Amino acid sequence: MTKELPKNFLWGGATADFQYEGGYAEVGRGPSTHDYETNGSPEHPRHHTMKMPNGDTINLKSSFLDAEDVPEEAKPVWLKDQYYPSHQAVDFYHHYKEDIKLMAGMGFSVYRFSIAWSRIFPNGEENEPNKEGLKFYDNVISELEKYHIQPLITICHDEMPVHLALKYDGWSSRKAIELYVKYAKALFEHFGSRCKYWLTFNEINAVRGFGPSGVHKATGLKRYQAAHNMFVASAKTVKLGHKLIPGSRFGTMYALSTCYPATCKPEDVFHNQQELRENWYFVDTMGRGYYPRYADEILQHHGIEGLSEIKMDSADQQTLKDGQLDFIAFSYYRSNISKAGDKWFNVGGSANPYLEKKPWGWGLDPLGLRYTMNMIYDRIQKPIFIVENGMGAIDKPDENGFVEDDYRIDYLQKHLSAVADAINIDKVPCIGYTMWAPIDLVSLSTGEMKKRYGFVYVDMDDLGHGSLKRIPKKSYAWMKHIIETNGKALDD
Ligand code: BGP
Repeated sequence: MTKELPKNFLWGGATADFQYEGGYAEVGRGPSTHDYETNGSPEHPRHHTMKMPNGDTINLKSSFLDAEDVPEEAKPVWLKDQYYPSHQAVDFYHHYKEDIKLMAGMGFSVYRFSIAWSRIFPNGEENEPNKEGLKFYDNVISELEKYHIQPLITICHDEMPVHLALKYDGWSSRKAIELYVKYAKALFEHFGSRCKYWLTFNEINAVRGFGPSGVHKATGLKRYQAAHNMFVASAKTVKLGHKLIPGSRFGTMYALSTCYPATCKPEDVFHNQQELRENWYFVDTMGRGYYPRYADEILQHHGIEGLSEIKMDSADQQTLKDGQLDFIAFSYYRSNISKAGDKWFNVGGSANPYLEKKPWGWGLDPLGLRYTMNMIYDRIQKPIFIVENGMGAIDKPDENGFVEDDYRIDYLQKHLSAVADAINIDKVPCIGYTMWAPIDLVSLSTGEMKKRYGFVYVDMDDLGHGSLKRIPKKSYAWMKHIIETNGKALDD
């Protein structure tokens, strides 16, 4: 079966502001929760740096799925001897013209980026949006339009103005719903006529803790209360977006790198079904517009009585129904396994002995992507959008800065072939594919620079030193050819 994709299939790349954009204090941008997060590595987890009322500084592990609770009385601070990667990131803020030209050079038809909430509402509570902040994204969109690349905007990618985290405990408060909807409305009024595809949140099923959700406590009731408030905020935003932007399409993005049962022992298979529901809880509620029947079981697993313990307004049920998503967006990088008795991995698990291991321990599983695409569509029956997929690797540039990244080409060739099979053979409706991340940027989980994903090398090291020069890698020309042939060349 041919690997050529349907004519209107969107090809592109994805980035997140605090890993890519930099310019953290430009045009009145306010501080965001990730601005206080240090760099790290697999051996030395990232930290949030905080000061206690008695003057003591504390370092709290901020890592993605393993964040430590932040004491209510702690205040985030910048320490002179620490490096905070989000401040400069790889400086898209000053390189956007050059970077978008490079994306256009590959033939991108879509570019997924996130808007920094605190660039539009610096502390989250202002009455009017920051005009200069809007202007920056106007410039970005104008540049995209020049090359006929359409934007796919992530309204909120794992962060919030730090003021809202400190004052309201982030998403655990319903106040965040009101402020988020106000922010989204400002984006719709300003960019609505220029953007059709929107994502309300990034990897909402993995979001927890101070960095991604502004909530001081990372687990238990607070986490699921925050999730409920995000569901309601997303639904209100979808409804509003449909009203303000005719023809607009809304998704939320889920981390759906999958996990298989370790064996065919019924106990392992059942355990796996239960733990995967921890992710489906998020997809089902937002994709179908109501909480699934197994919701109480999930909550009980986290020490919560059930939905009855989550604070809801009487109108919330109707809101969820009215604000269902138009499509399901997801990230897929790898797969893992789990067995009965393991703790629930909502993203992750043990290594699969049948899979080749890639750097950072990720199991290479292209068929798992096809499996996941089918699984989502079978369940929700709404179009899907693959908005993150890619391989982090240590690239070794030659004396001219050129990287021969055959390993990345191999990864993408296999994954894109699996995408084509899901579309052409299994008939899964898929809007497009945005590779993470077309230009090298800072890793979310480790804060490193050496975990590179791009088609384009950026001359910068783990501590932010370097010329920031952009140099296309071997995979750049390869991807250009794949896009030119609309996937047909995947067979070559
Ligand atoms: C997802 C995030 C991205 C991105 C990606 C790769 O979880 O949505 O922001 O960073 O994973 O992960 P990492 O950067 O940790 O390698």
